[in-house]
Amino acid sequence: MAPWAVLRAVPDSFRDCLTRRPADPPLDPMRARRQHQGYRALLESGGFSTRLLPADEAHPDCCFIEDTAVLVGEAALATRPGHASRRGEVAPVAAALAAILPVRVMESPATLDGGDVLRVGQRLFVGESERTNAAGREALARFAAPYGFAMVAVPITGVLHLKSAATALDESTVLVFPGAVSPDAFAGLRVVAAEGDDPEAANVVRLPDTRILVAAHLPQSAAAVHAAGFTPVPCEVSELARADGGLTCLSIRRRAGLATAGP
Ligand code: CIR
Repeated sequence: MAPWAVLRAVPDSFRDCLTRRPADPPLDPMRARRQHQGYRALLESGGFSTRLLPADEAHPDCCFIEDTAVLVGEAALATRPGHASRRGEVAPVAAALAAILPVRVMESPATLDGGDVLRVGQRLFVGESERTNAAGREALARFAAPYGFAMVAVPITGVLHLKSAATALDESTVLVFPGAVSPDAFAGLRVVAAEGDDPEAANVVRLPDTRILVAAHLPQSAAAVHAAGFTPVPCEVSELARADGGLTCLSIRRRAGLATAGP
C-alpha cells in the first residue's frame, strides 16, 4: 500500500484549544486552517496520499489527530488521551482507521497521547509526560510486543509531549532538543541537536521521498536538518504552534517500504 496519512480539519472552535499559556492575541481558526491546508499539500508533495476527516466543533483540538491513535505493525491502537476534554476525539478516528487496519482501543486507567510515541527502528520511545501515564506506556508495550517492538520510557522536561522535542530523521538518526530530552535516551542512535530556545525545532516529519518537513517559523530547525545531511522543507505552522501543536501532531502517517509501520 502506498504511503498514506490521515488528517482532521480545523474547527471554528480552534480558538478554544488547550494551551499551556493563554493565547494573546486569541487563536485564529482561519489562519490555522490555511496553514493546515499548506501542510496537507506538502505531505502530498512528499509522497503521502492523504485523507481529511471532518472537523468536530465540540473538540477544539481535533486537528491534532496524532494524539488519538498509534500505528504499530499492521494494526492501530486507539489511545485514551491524557486530557479528558480530548477523549471524544478518538471514536471517529478509530472508525476511519478500522477501514484500513485492525484497531484496538486503550482502556482506563491507561492514558496516552500519540505525541508521546516516537518509533525508531524496532524501538518505541514513549514520553513520561503529564498526558501519558505508566499504565498507558505498559498498554502500548503489550500491544507492540507481538510486532517485535521494545518500549523505552523517556523522561521529558518542560514540553507537552516527547515529540515536542525529539523526532526521527531516518531509521538511525534522531533530532533532539537537549534542554527537554536527554540525548542519552537514544542509545545506539545518531543524535543531532536542535539549537536555539524552542524545543519544537526538533519536531519534524519524515516524508516518503526522504525530505524532512520543518516548521518555517523556526529556521534553526531547517539548519539542523540540513547540517545533518537531509533536505528540509519549510512548512508554515506558526498558528497551530500557538496551540502547542507541532508538525507531527497534525497527521497519523504510514510510510511505504517499512516492514513495520509507526509514528
Ligand atoms: C493539546 O494541548 O492537547 C493541544 N492543544 C495540542 C496537542 C499537540 N499534539 C501533539 O503535538 N501531538
